[in-house]
Amino acid sequence: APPKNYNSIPAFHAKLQSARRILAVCGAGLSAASGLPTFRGPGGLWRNHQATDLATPEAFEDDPGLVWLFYAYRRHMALNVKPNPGHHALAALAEKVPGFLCLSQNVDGLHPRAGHPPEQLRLLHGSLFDIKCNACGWIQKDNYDDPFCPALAAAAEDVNPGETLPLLDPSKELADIPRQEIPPCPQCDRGLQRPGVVWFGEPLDEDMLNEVDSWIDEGEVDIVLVIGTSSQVYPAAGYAEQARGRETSVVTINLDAEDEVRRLRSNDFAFAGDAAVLLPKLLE
Ligand code: BJW
Ligand code: ZN
Repeated sequence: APPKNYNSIPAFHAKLQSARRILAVCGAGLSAASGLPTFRGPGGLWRNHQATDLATPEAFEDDPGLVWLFYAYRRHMALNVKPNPGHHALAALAEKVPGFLCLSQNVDGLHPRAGHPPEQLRLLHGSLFDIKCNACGWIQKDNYDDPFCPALAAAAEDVNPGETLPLLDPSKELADIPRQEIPPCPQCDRGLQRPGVVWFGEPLDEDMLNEVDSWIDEGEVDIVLVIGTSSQVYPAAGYAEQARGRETSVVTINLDAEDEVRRLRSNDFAFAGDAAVLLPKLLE
């Protein structure tokens, strides 16, 4: 049977009152209410390409122009939406609880734009607004150019209401973007500029992972919030169990949270719904 009160907001508030160390693990569902599509839901298909197939070093080797169109479009979308009340509630929790650390898989820039203090935020999968070289260690932070380069202008075009964005409509031909039109690395003579995100099979930043491990080991984590993620991608998906101590409450906040109910342990909670609606109520 599920734990008693597993979806009671007052019972969660009682736990939150005395919590000193809180970890959050966020995913694309947190930004859904801002208008950004998730990976594995509807909207995870981009011009007949599965978003997760484009998020690989092999896809970039094969057709950097196509992968860049996808990311230039994502940058444009992210720049044209706003952080939602869920991002703001997490930023406010960080201001209130010094022992709160937020791990986000999201690359959309919405946590920083909500004012989340950087010391209490780790972007596990990088950022759409970092640019790096695919061959050497060159990296540029805070590049908001939209379009990223002239060849990608189509990815920054807006449409009239009712029309489909050409980039989203597979029946509309997209020009091939030749490799030579992707900006080369300014530091080495071999590489191309690429988005500063972490693709499948690529290592996450080692220093960041070490910091997260030490933070978890510093003491019992009272609450782990698992927000808007399908928890299919590692290492992110492993942190809830890694941080679980004797009294820890793992709290799932997800549209599909009811599916978790039979897996809950005695102190756990699960709240089904939109993270942008639930987080302000849970964290108030
Ligand atoms: C809502 C909602 C609303 C909707 N409100 N909720 C252990 C076991 C098996 C495999 C591995 C393992 N360890 C590593 C691996 C391999 C691999 C992996 O995990 N594979 C699995 C798929 C099996 N991991 C890696 O390759 C990682 N690297 C690595 O481990 O390196 C090791 C290494 C060491 C040394 C040398 C070499 C390697 C890297 C993973 C990188 C993932 N990258 C991406 C792309 C980032 C860039 C980009 O954005 O394009 O990250 S893939 C994609 O998935 C993206 C996301 O951050 C990530 C997670 O997705 P997320 O956020 O969970 O989204 P969805 O769509 O899946 O879920 C949304 C959820 O929200 C759903 O549940 C909805 O219900 C919910 N929702 N609306 C609340 N309004
Ligand atoms: Zn380089």
